[in-house]
Amino acid sequence: MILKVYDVLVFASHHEYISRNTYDALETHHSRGGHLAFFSGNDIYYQVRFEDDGNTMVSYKSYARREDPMMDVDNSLVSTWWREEPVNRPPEALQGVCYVPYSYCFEREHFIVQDCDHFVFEGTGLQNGDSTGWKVASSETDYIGPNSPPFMDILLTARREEIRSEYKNNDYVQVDHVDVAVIYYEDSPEYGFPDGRSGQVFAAGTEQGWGDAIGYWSEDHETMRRITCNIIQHMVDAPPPPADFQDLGVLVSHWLDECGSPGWCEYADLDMSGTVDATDFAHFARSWPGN
Ligand SMILES: [Ca+2]
Repeated sequence: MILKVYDVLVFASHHEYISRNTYDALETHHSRGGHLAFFSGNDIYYQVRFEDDGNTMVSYKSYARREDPMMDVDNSLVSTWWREEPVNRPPEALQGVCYVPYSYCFEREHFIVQDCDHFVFEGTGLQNGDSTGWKVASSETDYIGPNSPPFMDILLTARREEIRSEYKNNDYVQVDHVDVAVIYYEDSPEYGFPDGRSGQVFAAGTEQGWGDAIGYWSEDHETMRRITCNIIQHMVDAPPPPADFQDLGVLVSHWLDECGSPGWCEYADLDMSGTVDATDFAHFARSWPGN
């Protein structure tokens, strides 16, 4: 519910550990036409829980299936990878891209422009095939996954083939190369999503690189700053649409229903309380045109 007051959420750094409530809130935000800008990579990777009145963050990571007591109690809260059993919520379905394992073993690489006519490159003079960023594809990087949205703009890519010297003799480097992608899409009919409300998503696909590339020490930081400004401004200029009669119909159809993660009664349970009731209606009324 707290996200409802914001139009644009910016992830400036690496958010690998996300709770179910946070993930649900991001999906709700996107569904209502809110925007998400990930200027990092390997976000939304492991589920975590908060216990001890919110003072302890719990994560079993890859040991969850063996050791997490939440297993078979509430599988939607098991603190394992978001994409894996028993949670089954691949992050690229929202973020567009997902973390590529072992990508941190590869040398940093420049990004190559793929879609120079896209609004994100406005004012930069970049052409397709140009490189940009100061070895912006670095450390943990993302690429398009099996559950990525079917319609996305691929803005920049990097093909990382050279393994960093400290990893060259390690057996666990199991891939020949890592293709990294920077993407943008809109949850709108124009992009192929008939029921979408135009929530925009940008994902930089690199854990540390984007932040480095806009620093004054970067070779083309002015270009990268212009791209960054273009993305944010485009989102700010398109606030989420107000509530309409279709939303009202959804709310009424779920009136007093019990709701839960992840759908929360088609997002009609606006405060994620577990029931669609008068509190949700009050929140809804504030989103009505003129209020
Ligand atoms: Ca509620």
